[in-house]
Amino acid sequence: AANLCCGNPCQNRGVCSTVGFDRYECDCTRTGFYGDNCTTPELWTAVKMALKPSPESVHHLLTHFPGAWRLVNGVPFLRDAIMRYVLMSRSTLVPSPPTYNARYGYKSWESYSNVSYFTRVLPPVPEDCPTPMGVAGKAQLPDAQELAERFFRRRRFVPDPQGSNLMFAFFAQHFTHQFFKTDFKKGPEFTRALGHGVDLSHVYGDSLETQHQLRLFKDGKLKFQVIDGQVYPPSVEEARVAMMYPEHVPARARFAVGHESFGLVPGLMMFSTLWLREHNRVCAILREDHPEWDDERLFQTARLVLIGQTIKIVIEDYVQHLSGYHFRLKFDPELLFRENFQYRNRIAAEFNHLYHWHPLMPDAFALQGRVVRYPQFLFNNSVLLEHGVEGLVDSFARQQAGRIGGGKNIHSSVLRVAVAGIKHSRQMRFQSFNAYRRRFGLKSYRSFEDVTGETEMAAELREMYGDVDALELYPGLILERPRPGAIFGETMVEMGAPFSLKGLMGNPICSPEYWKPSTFGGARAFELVNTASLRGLVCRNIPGPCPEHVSFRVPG
Ligand code: MNH
Repeated sequence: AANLCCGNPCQNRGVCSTVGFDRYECDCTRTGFYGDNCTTPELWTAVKMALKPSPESVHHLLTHFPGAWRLVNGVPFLRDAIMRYVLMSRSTLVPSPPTYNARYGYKSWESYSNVSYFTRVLPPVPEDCPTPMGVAGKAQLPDAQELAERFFRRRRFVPDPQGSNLMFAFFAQHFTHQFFKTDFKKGPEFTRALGHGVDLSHVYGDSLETQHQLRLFKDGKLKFQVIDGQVYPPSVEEARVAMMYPEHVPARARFAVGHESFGLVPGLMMFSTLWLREHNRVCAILREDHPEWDDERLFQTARLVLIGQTIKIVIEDYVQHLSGYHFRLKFDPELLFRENFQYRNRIAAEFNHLYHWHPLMPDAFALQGRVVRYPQFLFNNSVLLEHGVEGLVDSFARQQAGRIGGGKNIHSSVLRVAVAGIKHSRQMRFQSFNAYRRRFGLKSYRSFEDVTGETEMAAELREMYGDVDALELYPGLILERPRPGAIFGETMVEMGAPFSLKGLMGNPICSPEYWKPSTFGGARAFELVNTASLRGLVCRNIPGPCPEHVSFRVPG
């Protein structure tokens, strides 16, 4: 007989266990529901359900009525209360401490303690199920390459209606790669980013050895080189870290930074250069206030300052833009000091999977009046040297990124990444799109038309998957009908936001013992954290006047 948990009988986050070979049990403890399959709400649950607005209504409210929001944003008590609600309602969807991984679909000490795994919010589909998605669908999933060709390959560039630009795209890639670092040598379920969060390992390296190679060991600073009067990362000869460069790359363009593959895209190296300059700038400021400190203390403290600045920029510039909310988001750890919130984080495989935002990438790159195609752009740091950070910022800020949702918008140069992602998700036995929807408090889609909001792709999907309950997570996220005027659909937001906010606020610097001026070197440095912005990061670290337009959205 098949494993009776294959069909996900337990609802409302109840835990399914097999009992013997022909029985199963749902553990409904603390779900607010009872009954064999945790389907009957307790009285209090029923009341809350009746009062709770749908994600669609909340989203509508937050993205409309700008006049009313201007008022709310101006009342500190209201702004704090709403921000606290946003943080708590999102982060309670992420188990903390973490639970499963690709190997363990039940709680185990190994799964909890072995941080070389990505964690999992939903356990893997058991091995002994009738179909790859449990019980729904066909015995075989559609060919991943064919899915990519039919539904993901770009026909004609679809711009993001929210106006995201390439500053946004490269910031997304740069920021997330500090914690999405699959250890492909071991398999897609393993990570090399053992800090599991915003540790700035992409600036400082993911090992002490790398960090020491990158450090100058003077005044806390990082090694650098000066080219055409500007500061850039050191070459791999000056900082002996393992960087991934193809053979044809000349020595002078082999920069050494904290992440071994950041030579891949000049947009990544541009942000690495900005953070390198910022680190050394912060060190100089700290040294003014603390001439008594040694190199080590200056370095360590600057790192904490940069972590704080990163979180500030991510919440107040990056997520603010991405959300499309008129409500003004706030980075203020004190909002959570009276809440039941765990200051820890573990990166989930599902979070990595959903962040494969390759549709953002354009057809080619428009750099100060010339068009650079992929082969000339990739692994070409001389693009950065030719334009300078300021030239790239100016160009990237003006070029619109692609829409992530809606399908048929991934450039051929990165299409294979989507294929690989789907294959990895199968290896890791991800549950279905609908299973993830339910896990994050959303209703299952009843049909493929329901998912895509159209009929053409829906018909093809039905033919390929057989059953909407067998639709896989990534195709679901990408092909789901985007919200009107938005970069993607409901599920990307409802799944992504909890992981994102938990990872940002779960950082130790946000905890009561850390979140105080002394941690960051005093009031002046604390202010660097509390006033950080994308514009500040750029304009304090480039020569000449601040470019008119430094933003995550195209001008106009
Ligand atoms: Mn991208 C992984 C290429 C832009 C997010 N990306 C990969 C991989 C390649 C790659 C190759 C490894 C694939 C594999 O073996 O599974 N990515 C690119 C290129 C560009 C790019 C050439 C731009 C040009 N990537 C982006 C952008 C994002 C992004 C923009 C937005 C956030 N990429 C990811 C994520 C991964 C990934 C997330 C997974 C990383 C990991 O698990 O190690």
